[in-house]
Amino acid sequence: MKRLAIIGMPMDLGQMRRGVDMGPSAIRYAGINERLKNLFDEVQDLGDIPIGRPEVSIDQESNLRNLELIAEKTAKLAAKVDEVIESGSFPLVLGGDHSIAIGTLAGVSKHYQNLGVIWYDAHGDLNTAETSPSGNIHGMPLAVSLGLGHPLLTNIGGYQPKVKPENIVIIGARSLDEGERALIKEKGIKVYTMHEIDRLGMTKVIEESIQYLKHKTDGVHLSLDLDGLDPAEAPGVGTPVNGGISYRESHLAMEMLAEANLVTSAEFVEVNPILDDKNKTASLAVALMGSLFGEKLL
Ligand code: 6HN
Ligand code: MN
Ligand code: MN
Ligand code: MN
Repeated sequence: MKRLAIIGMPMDLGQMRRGVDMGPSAIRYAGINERLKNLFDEVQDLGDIPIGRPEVSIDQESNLRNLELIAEKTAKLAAKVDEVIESGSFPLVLGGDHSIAIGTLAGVSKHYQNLGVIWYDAHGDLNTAETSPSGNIHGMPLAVSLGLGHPLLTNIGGYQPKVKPENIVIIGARSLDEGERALIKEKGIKVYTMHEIDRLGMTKVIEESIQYLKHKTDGVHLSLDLDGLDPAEAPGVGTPVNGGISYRESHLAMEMLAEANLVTSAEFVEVNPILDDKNKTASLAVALMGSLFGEKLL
């Protein structure tokens, strides 16, 4: 039995542009159920993790925006993701800004000894309070998952780290802050920037990524930030960076991952329908999910 469970995480507290909290609705409106229902024996939409309309605030001593709220809400997401995996379904989380990955990874990684992570993103999301230029927690989830950052975030689920640096592959990077670059070098994290994608081509990048992760991991989480794609094709994102991965390259990447049968959980984040062009970005997300879950053209 192949079962998929969809979890919406309508949280925008990790950054400052409103609208990304409507991401899960936009993705559902773009036809996620229709698209995926024939690719599984059962597709279950579990609805959204309740976020409400909390007062936003900056933590005085750490300078982190909405620290406590994000810790509280991502812990709820972690528990739900854990429950879904326990029940034998594949968890697919819809964001929300990328800070939600703190919760997704906290729920996923307790089920694996060596979880692999593919971080498809224009950014590294490897900042800490000390290196962050913005104080926005959506720029920090990968660092948090490595056990670096505020203990309220790194300790979600009661253990850390969630991921080892040698089990991470970042694909699509083209906007890395100084502290992030230093951390990548220090930890030896594998990164395919746009330079490598241009030079090697996406086929080689994904082949290498699969080889890199296949033997040393017992599960792989795909964290796909829509701003990894070029803003011409994915305009509905809060932190667009020009010169991104194309629509076709992204489909190819998803198809190759489907063939390799490697990915065991996934999230699609940063879809902001207010900044979008007729739900183009949410529709793209749904199309990529189709490829990731094995849709064939013929
Ligand atoms: N994202 N590196 C910048 C920061 O504020 O830390 C941008 C982060 C963007 C995060 O897109 O998920
Ligand atoms: Mn469990
Ligand atoms: Mn991101
Ligand atoms: Mn990003």
